[in-house]
Amino acid sequence: MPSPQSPNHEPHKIKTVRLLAFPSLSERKKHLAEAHFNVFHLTPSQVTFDLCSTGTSAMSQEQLAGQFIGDEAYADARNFEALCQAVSEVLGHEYVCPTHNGLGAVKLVVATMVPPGSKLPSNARTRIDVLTPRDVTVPDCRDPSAERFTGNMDLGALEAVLSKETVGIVGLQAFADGQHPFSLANLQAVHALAHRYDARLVLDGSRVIENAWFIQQHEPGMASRSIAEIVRRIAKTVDIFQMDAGQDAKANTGGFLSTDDPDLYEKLMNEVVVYEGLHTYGGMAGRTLEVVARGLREMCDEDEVRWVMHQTERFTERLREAGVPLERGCDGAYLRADAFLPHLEAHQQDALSAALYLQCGVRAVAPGLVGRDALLPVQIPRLAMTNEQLDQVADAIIHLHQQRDRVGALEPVAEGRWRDQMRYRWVFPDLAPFSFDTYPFVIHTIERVGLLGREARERAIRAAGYNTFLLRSADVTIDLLTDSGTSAMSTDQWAAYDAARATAATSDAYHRFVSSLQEVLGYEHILPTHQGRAAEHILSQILIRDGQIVPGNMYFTTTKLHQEMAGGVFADVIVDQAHEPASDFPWKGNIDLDKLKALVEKHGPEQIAYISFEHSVNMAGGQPVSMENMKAVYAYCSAHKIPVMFDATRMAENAFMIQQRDPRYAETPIRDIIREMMAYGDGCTVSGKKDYLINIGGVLAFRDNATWRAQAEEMLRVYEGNVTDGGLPAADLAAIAQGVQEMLDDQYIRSRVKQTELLGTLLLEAGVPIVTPPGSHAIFLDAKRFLPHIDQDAFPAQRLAAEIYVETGVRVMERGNVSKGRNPETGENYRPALELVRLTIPRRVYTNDHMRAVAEGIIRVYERREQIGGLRFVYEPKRLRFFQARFEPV
Ligand code: P71
Repeated sequence: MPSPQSPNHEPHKIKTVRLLAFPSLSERKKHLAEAHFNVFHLTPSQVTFDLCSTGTSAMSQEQLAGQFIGDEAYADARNFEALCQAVSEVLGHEYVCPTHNGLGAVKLVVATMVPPGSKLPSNARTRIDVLTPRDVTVPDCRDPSAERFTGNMDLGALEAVLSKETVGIVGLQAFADGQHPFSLANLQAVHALAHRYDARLVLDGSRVIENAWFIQQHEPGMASRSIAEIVRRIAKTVDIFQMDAGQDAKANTGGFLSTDDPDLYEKLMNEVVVYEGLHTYGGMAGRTLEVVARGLREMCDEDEVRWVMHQTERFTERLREAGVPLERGCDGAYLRADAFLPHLEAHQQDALSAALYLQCGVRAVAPGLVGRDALLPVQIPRLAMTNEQLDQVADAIIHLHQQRDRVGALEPVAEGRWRDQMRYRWVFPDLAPFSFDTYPFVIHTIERVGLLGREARERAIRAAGYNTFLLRSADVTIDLLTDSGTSAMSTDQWAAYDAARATAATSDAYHRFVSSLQEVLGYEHILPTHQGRAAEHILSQILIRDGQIVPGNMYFTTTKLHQEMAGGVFADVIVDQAHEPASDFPWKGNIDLDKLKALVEKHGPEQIAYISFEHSVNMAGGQPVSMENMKAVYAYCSAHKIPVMFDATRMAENAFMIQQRDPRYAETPIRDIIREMMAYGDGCTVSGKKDYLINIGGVLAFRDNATWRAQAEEMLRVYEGNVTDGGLPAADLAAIAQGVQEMLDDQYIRSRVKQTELLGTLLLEAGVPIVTPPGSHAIFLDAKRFLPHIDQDAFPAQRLAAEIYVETGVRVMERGNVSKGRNPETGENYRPALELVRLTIPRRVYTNDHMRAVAEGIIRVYERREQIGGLRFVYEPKRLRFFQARFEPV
């Protein structure tokens, strides 16, 4: 099991995601046959999880930004200077020779330092394939008796080679072959020995981080050293440090050699122009130099290293416990294909990888030469996958192991020395397929988060006057303030964003925006707005006459404000259960038709402006409306000529609840459920910052009323922007058009709502009082039951929000007495029925491990709830006081 100090969640959040393909069994058969049963020839769009670790890591957002700071000058670009500086800071080397990747580096070393026909003693085997053709033999000098540091050299064996043979360099690999780490002591001894025989020590440090981590964990005296220190000591011990930047530097390509020796550098510099490029770019684009430089600077981050290694250990351990034959790898599990498929005589690795892909769409590739070993590396791309996904990949492998007898032999139809040359025939084995139930994306970039200690958090909340709105984002670890505008965009959305042509008139993106939404909503008139409240403003101005009633299923702050500004009077017609935090009614967002009818009968239908009908009612706890209720309300209102206007901000989440809770819709796709929902209305406003998976934008739509459209367009011109942009750039319109399509993915919306449910369930199981049933976008803590000893005028929800931050670094939002404000007539606080704390889950940003950490922290607060006191104001603004108010403990 992972050691007790294993991190319990990622030390970062997700910034952008890359959507995954989920080919069906029949598609997998087709792809596999077309690839001649050699998974090397599959492409990522045919694969669900692609388990190789080179060039596939998730970058930091700063690294990605570096991609756009390519100087691209031929000679001595600023990007090269950035790389030299990073190498100097991280490795302590003065000279840098860039190369196009790791192979480029091998080429330069061999050409300059390894005489033809010489020996290259090494602790690694995997480079033999490219060294042999260069007339270099590689004696294996690994110490067979080493227990932990299995990558250590046998000094006796090394000396035997050095004393008898021509040796230009000793070539070590950090975490040799992905499995064998060396100790610092051994590295130093090898260096001394090599120099005694006038040979140089070259280290392939592509996986130096993993090796440094292993040294920190296991080498005597190294536990208190930082990864950065150990990396530097490793680099300073060797003559040349060689790097494939697709590994620890988390670039998609690139490499370099670095040294402190001016004579060695001069040789490399003169050779690099022959095969790679100039000595200042070495065959890399300027942008790649920049990405590598930034990756190098970041790779020693202690929290990140621990997380990556924790994932590897956890994955390997899960497989090992289930009896899957494997070798430990520094980046995953290296399956022993011969022991996995003992009934096959040949090509076990290829049969295993074909069977794995056939069964579940996972690809693992055995690289290099045919017959080198019998290992199939299942490598984890750094930072790109969640533990939940990795657990499921492990389960898929275990599942395959249980039915391994069914996997028959591959029959070669074309052979070669290299694995990519192999072509096979195969009788598809009858394997029970394995399907994934998880977020349908991998992580593309990450954003580092604040990781303050408890005392620093105590200082931060005091400085913020116990108001979570006033905390700095940089001081927050997990930010559950809102799900509004906080989504991670996909690479497809970014591609659309980048490709959109800006204009001061009508853009192509606008047309895509309109047709995308017409299709999803089934409405003819689609108008862009800069966000939700802008659409609410326009709708209210068009449809409300002074003094008219606007019935709605609970209010939302901005919605109600605009209705009132247009002269309307809001009337709450939501079912009573919505106001009871402990009620388990499944449709707490429903309109109570009797309340609505009473209102219409009292005032007359002409006095009703429209019905303001919100999906997944936010203030009620993210509670859904049933299809039956939408249908009934619409039937009644149509008969009385009262328009029904949805706030469809969280329409996909509402649709998912219908799919889950109404058996008639269990098999209906989300897309179709939404179309039916929208058919029971005449128009809608949308804050696109939620379900539409974008950071900014809104929509106003009408089913068929051209008069409303014309009136709305008039308002758009005056308040928002052009009628064809609503104040949004073409780029954001394009991102919306794409985001709406992604929102409709059944697997996405399922994993999204399940994540919220997971948080709710963990809290409920520990007895923490929350609003039930769990909503779709948020979990609401019931502060009245959580802190019953605090009077509402001492703001229990506000204090609870502050305590949660202090305990865990999680930021949440008060929704109670502070938010509701004071009654202007009496001057008293409103003391609303609901005194809540909202934990709102951004979309595609946090993992289930984050959710578990949130729950654990809140449970700890709950356990010490009796020691928590109330607050009083030290500063109280007149309007919307919750944003700026400051407090102190009473
Ligand atoms: C949320 C928000 C954002 C917010 C707004 C006001 C105060 C605090 C936080 C915004 C919504 C919403 C619904 C159902 C319209 C809007 C306004 N929610 N309808 O929950 O939830 O949209 O922000 O795009 O203008 O944190 P807008």
